[in-house]
Amino acid sequence: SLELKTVLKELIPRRRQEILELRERCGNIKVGNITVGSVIGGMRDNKSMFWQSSSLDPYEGIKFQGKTIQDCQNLLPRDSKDFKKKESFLPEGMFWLLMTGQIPTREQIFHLSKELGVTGRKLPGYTDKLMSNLPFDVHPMTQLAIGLASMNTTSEFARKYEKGQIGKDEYWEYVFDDVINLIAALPQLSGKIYSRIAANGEPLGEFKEDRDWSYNICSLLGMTSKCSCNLQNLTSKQSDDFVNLMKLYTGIHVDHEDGNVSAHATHLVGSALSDPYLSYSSGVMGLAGPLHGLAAQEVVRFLIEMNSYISSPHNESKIEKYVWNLLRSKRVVPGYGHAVLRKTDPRFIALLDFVKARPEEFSQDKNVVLMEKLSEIAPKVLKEHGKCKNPYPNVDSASGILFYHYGIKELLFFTVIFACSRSMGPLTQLVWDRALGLPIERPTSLNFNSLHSL
Ligand code: AMX
Repeated sequence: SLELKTVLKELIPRRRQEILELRERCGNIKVGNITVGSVIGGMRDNKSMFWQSSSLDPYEGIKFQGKTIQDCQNLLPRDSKDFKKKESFLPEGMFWLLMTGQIPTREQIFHLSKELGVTGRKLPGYTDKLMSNLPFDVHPMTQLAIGLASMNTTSEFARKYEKGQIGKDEYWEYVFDDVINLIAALPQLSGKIYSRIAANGEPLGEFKEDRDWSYNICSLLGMTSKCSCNLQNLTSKQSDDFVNLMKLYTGIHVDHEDGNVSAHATHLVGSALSDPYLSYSSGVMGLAGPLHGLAAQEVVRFLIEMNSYISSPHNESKIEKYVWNLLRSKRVVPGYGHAVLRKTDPRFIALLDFVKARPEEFSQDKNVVLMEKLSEIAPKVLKEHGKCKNPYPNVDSASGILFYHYGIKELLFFTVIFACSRSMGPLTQLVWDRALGLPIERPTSLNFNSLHSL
C-alpha cells in the first residue's frame, strides 16, 4: 500500500503477538544488574527501556532499524533519480523505515510527502495566534514547546479518549494521526519562530504543498531560491545545496535510541496517555538543555573564537597549542567525545562528506576549514591527554557551523531545526507504545536510608 497507516495495520498484529509471547516466555529473565552507582549516576548502563526504531553501537554508531547511515544513503529514496546529483535521501523515507523497519518505494515516499504537505499547509489558527502574541525574545525552544503543546486542542486521540469513544486496541490509530499532523506542522512552526527572531515576524517564504517536508523547512526560513525575500542573498546553487544539507541533517538526526533526554521524556510523558503534542513538547523542553541539544552552538562559538586567536585555520601548531591550553584550563573540547560512541560519529562523517563534495563553496570559509582541520588534530591531542574515552568528533562538531555558513547566525535557533528532525524517532516509538499497549512508566525510587541498608 502507498499508505503508511495501512502498512502499519498489517504489521501491528504480528508485533502484538510477539510482545505477548515475550512477556510469557521471558518475563522473568534478568537483563542486567542495577548498581548503586547507576541509581545515583544518571542510570548509566541500566538497560530498562523498550525502543525499536534505532540502536546505538559504540563502534558502528547509530543504526536505524539495523541500518547504518551509509546503508540508508544507499537504500532510501531520493528526490531525484539522478545519483550523480549527490542528493541526500528524503527524511520521509527515514520516517517510514523507523515506523515499519522496511525500505519504502519512491511512490510510498512521495505519497507520504504529499500527505505531510497537505496536512502541514496551515497551522491551527489558535496556535498561530498564540505564538504571534508571544514576546519576540522568548527563547526559540520555548516558543516551539508552547506552539506544540497548544496544538493539543486539535488532538484526535485526546478528544476520542475524553469522550470514551476508543478502546485500547485503537489508541495507536489516533496517536498516529496526531503524529502525522504534528510532524507536518513543524515546517510552519519553525518558520514562524525563525521569522520572529530574524525578521520581526514578517513571513520569510512560502509553504509549498507539492514539495517535500525538508524543502518546506528551508522555504519558510527564506533559504530557497524561490523565496521572494532571500534573506541571506544565496545564489541559486547555494540555495539548492542548503536544501540538500537540510535533507541530510534532518535525515540523520531523527533518532538516537531511547537513552537520551528528549526521546525518554517523550516516551515517559506519552506513557501517561498524554497526547503526542504534549508528549513531544516535553521532549523539546529536554532537547533545549545545554547538555543535550545545545552542543552545536557551543562548537560555533568555539571555532569563531579559536580563529580569532590562531589567525589562519591552516596553522596546525597554533591549533594544537590552543587545544592544549583549553585542556590545561580544565575545559572540554566541544564537539568531541561521546557517552556511548567509541569512534568518529558516522553522522559527522556524513556532514564532512557534504563539505568535501563542495570545495568551491567551503574552501574560503575559515570556520569550516578549521572544523575540518581540527578533526585531524584534536583526536591526537585528546589521546595524548588521555582522559576522554572517545577522542573523536561527534555530529555537533560539524552541524552548526554549516548552518552558520549559509547565514543562519541565530545560534539558539539551531536546536529548533534539531527538534524538527528528532520528532520522527520518539514519535514513531509513541505510536508503537500505544500499538503494543505498553503501560504507564512507574519505576521505584530509593532514598539515603534504603541505599545505606543495602
Ligand atoms: N574534551 C576534554 N575532555 C573530555 C572531553 C572533551 N571533548 N570529553 C570527555 N572529556 C573528559 C571528561 O570531562 C571526563 O573528565 P573527568 O574524569 O575529569 O570528569 C573524562 O574525559 C571522561 O569522560 P568520558 O567518559 O569520555 O565522557 P562522558 O561520557 O563523561 O561525557 C560528553 C560525554 C559528550 C558529555 C563529553 O565527551 C563532552 O563533554 N564532550 C564535549 C561536549 C560535546 O561535544 N557534547 C556533545 C555530545 C554529542 C551529543 O550528545 N549531542
